[in-house]
Amino acid sequence: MPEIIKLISDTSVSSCTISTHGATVLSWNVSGNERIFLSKLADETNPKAGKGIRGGIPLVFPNFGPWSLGPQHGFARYKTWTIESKTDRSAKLILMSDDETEKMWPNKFQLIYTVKVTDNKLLTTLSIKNLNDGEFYDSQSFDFTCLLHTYLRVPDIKTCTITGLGNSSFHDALTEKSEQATNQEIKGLHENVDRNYSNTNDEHLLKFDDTCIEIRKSNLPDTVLWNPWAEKAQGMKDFGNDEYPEMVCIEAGKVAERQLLKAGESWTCEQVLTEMKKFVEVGDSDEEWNEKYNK
Ligand code: TA6
Repeated sequence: MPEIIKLISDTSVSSCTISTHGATVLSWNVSGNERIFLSKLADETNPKAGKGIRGGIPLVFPNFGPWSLGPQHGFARYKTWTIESKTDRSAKLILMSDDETEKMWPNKFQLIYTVKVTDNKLLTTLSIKNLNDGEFYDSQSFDFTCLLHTYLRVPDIKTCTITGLGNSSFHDALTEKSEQATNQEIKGLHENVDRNYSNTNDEHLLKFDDTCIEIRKSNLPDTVLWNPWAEKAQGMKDFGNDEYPEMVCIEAGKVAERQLLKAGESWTCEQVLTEMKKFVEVGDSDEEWNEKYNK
C-alpha cells in the first residue's frame, strides 16, 4: 500500500497530500477549496500496480504518450517512490532505476521530486539525473520526454477561461493534424479536447468565478490541454461518467522534442501553481486587477 504524505502551509491555510505511488500529488486545498481533481473512482489508497492514479498530478517519464518500450506515459507515475525527507510544508521523493525499469528502458537514472505548499502556492520541482556509467550500457546518453499531468478541479469547464496558449501551434491528437491557435483566450471547453501545444507561454491562467489559478512553468516549453468529454469518460473505468465537466488537464511538459541527457548530467524543471486572489495580489489596484484577471 502506498504511503500518503500530508503537507500544511505555515499558517495552515493550505494543505497538500501526496501518494508514494508515482509521487502523485492527490490534493491541493487552498483556504478550504480543493483545486486538484481526483476522480471519485481513482482508488488512490489502493492503486492498481502498473497504473497511474486517475487525477492529481501524475508524473510522466521517460515517455509522454504511447510508448513501444512500455506503458503509455512511462513508468514514473506508477512506481513506488521513496520519501527522502519531509517537513511540515515540503517533501522530497526519490525514484531510482531498478530491474523492472531497466528491462523496459536500459538506463540508470535518479529522479528527485520536491513538493512544497505555501498559503497560496504549490511548488513542484523534478530533477532527472543520468547515472549511466558506460560500464553496463553502450550509449551513455539517454533521451526522454516528461510532463506533469496536472488535473485541475473547476466548477464547470464550459465556463472557464484559459490563457497562454494563443500564440502557439498545436498537434491535435484527435485529428493528428497540426493547427495554429487562433484565440488569445480559450473560453471554455465544449467537447473532447486533446492538444499538444509547443513553445507556449511560461504562464497560463485558469479563471472561473472569482478565482484565478496561475500555472507557471520553467524548462517545460510545451503544454498539453485535455478533457475526455462524455464518450471517452465512459470508456475509462477509473473515471466517473459525470466527472468530465469538473476537470481540465493543463499539463506542463517537455514533449514536442526529446531531451538528451549525457551520463552524469542532470536536468530540472518546475511547475508552480498559484491561487491568485485579490487580497494576495500585493500592489495591484482594483483597476490593475480587473485589467489582469477580469477581462
Ligand atoms: O493528457 C493527454 C493524454 O495523452 C490523452 O491523450 C489521454 O490519453 C490522457 O493523456 C490520459 O492518459 P492515461 O494513460 O492516463 O489514460
